[in-house]
Amino acid sequence: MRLIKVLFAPVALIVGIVAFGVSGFAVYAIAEAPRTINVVLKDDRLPPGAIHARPGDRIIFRNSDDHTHTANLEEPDHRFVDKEIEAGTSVMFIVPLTMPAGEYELNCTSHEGMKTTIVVETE
Ligand SMILES: [Cu+2]
Repeated sequence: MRLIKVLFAPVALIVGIVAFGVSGFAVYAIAEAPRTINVVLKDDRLPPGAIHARPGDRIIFRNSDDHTHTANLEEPDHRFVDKEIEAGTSVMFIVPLTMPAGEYELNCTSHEGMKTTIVVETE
């Protein structure tokens, strides 16, 4: 019986370390809170350079022009196709948790050349 206790103690310690390690990882994963990325549409242009985002991030498109733009992004479930952004207003696109990593073109269907790339990163 004493031998079992002696053997059990190190096993319990190892189990405890593994459990702590796993929970520590979980806390780290949760700590990666969704970010808010602000994108301003101005003078019929989108900001230069790609927009880098992770699933769960919020991308807020603000129309600072005096006329309507659209945000057209054929994400997997087509919820954000040709979304109107009235002058002086904003729309929010939440990158779906299921959106595969990759590059997606976002454009305004009203103004040719008004486009950018959303790079979805899952790591
Ligand atoms: Cu436009």
